[in-house]
Amino acid sequence: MYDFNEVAMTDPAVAEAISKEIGRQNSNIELIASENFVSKAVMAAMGSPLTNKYAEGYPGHRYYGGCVHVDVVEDLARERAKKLFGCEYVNVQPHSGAQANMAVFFAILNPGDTVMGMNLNHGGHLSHGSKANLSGKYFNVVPYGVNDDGVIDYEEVRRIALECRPKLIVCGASAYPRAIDFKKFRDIADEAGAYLMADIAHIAGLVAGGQHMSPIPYAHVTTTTTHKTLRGPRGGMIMSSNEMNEKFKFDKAVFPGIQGGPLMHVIAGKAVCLKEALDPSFAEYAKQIVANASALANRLMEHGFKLCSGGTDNHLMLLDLRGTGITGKAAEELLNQVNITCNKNAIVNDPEKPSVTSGVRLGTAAATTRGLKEEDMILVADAIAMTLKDPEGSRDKAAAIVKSITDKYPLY
Ligand code: DSN
Repeated sequence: MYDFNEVAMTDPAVAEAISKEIGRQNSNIELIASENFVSKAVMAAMGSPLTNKYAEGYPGHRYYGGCVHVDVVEDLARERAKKLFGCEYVNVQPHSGAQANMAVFFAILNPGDTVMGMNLNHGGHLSHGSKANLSGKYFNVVPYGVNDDGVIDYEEVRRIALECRPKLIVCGASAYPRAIDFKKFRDIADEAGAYLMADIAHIAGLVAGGQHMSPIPYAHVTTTTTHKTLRGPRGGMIMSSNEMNEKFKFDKAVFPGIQGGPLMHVIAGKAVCLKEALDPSFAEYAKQIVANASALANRLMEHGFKLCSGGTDNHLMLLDLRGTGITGKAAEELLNQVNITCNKNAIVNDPEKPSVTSGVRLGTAAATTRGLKEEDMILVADAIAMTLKDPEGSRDKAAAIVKSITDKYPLY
């Protein structure tokens, strides 16, 4: 019913771009830490006629007729998320992680309230209080970061919290390669009289698969995206206890607070992804993501590269390129030339501007979905190392390594 050829018949220009993008995904090794490859079932759910349905409100309480079937879908998504993460309340409507975070901010805080969030330059996220984001414009944000070893110094977080007495402490990151201790954050929040929000957008799949501590017993509220390590459609979720939800009414904060109609086709994709994540095979997948990241990190360090914090506990790592004569921007471009996709990323005390940077972020969620194992990650590290050390001399050799791997693990 939703054949790709339909696009080609109606709109050849868009079809051509999609076709080329499929080709790019097939021929590249994807190392962007926030990306993944969804199953065909998730993709089909997103491409279904559920996109046609308006369903403002929540199951059983909609502002439109004809919601009987989308109610089933949203209920399935909610129940599966509760089961997977062990939480009492979930909202599956946020269009993205940033929207989920915004809804929580508006539910718990008043404009001007003090919030602590991880510094964007230390691995935090825009929506955790960056001056460029609404979160940083409407609230009094006091940032915390990592120490000289590149790890969160919980004593320093505590010191800042006791000094500024925030109403909300946000933990969770976009570019932090180490495990986050949610219990320590909760202890600090309790001591400072703050609420704790955990944003597990990056590590949700690792939490679901038992490879990272869960925030659910500790955080007052948890937000996530569904499309990174969780391997679902692009979107967000909010999770909490019933008690917290009764107090702060997260449903109302999402709709009508910051969003209108939910994307029912995406919620269907979330339901399918959550079913997949409940399957025991997902825990194996999460374990392999971490094993692959560790193999990639170790081999890069054997090649003499410096990693922020000296390694990784999760799915990602940050290459510190200072002193190599190559910027993050140049590294991203060079790696792209040999069909390795990654993104430049600022590192702590980065001497370069954000559009250039001195770092590169690498993650293994997508490559692991594709089927790569530790021995493949070692070859990927070799290809990265030769490309960054001798771009001209080793381009063909690095591209050949990449091709051997993409041929070994066909994608689409
Ligand atoms: N842009 C996402 C990432 O790459 O981590 C976060 O929103």
